[in-house]
Amino acid sequence: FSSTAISSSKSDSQSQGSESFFRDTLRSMETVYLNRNPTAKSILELVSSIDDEQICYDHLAFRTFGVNGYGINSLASLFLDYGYTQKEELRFPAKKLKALWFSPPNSSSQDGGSGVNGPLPRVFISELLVDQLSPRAQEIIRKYTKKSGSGNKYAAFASALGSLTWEKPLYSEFQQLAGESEYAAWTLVNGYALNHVTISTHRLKSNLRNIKSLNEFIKKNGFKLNSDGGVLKVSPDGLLLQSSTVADSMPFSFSDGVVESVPCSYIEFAERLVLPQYKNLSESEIKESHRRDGFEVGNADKIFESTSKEQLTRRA
Ligand code: OOG
Ligand code: NI
Repeated sequence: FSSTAISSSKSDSQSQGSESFFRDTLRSMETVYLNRNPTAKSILELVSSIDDEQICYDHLAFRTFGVNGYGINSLASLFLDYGYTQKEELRFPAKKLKALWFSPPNSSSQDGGSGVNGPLPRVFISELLVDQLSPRAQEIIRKYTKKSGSGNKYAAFASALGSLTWEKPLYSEFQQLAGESEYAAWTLVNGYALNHVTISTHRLKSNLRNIKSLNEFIKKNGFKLNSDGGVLKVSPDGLLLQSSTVADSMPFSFSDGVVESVPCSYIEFAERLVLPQYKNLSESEIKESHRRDGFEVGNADKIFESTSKEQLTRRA
């Protein structure tokens, strides 16, 4: 399970020990997420109630400030240490973002388990290209990352606790950032908190395994889906289909005493279709590795909007 050659000679119990710590860490991140985001919690309960209590996560996603050691690497180190492999980079020039995704170790697919007890998910970590923002926005972000001291070294810890590693900002600073980059404002008040989990729809058993049916089911139950560029996001090859809810909001106590609602997290759905070269495999032979892997800039660009004011204030 570990990535280093030397540890492959460790006993099974030792590598399982490290895997159980890793899964416990993911479970704490998930608990923080479920406690803050009633929509995500309800949807996971609803889907698991009709689908035999079995949900696989396609991926987990996090946001970071790409400055002073607070970027992607501050969180990626946990995943790399527990056997993940770095994959492609994605660029979003208009949003001033870049992202990397990481594939899970294949030694540990727990087919029977659900959620963080199931097959380990991919990980998607993005960072804001802070150097490209206005001087005023940079000043705010640099102020809080500096105040954080060595907080970047404890990114995963902060995520699992649901704590910010920096002081709470002023409401005016949040608003200033929101005017320039909604991603920046989100990250200032949510820090390293899990941005979303994604349900792997093709691994469901009921008719919800078809993402279009799942989208209809979610809407019928009164939840709002991100409609930016259309509800269903489809990759150019037609094989990666994604959709997401609009983020929940929570009251946030700013350091100047102002209490205002801020966007928190959302839940995503992904259906990965079988690659053309495996078209002839029977249903029972098809494994996750036979399906479209990775992410897609065009889809992701629209999924980022799940926390935007435009989507949050849109009439259902
Ligand atoms: C990430 C948006 C992109 C995906 O699966 O492509 C994404 C974010 O909102 O931070 O989740
Ligand atoms: Ni995602």
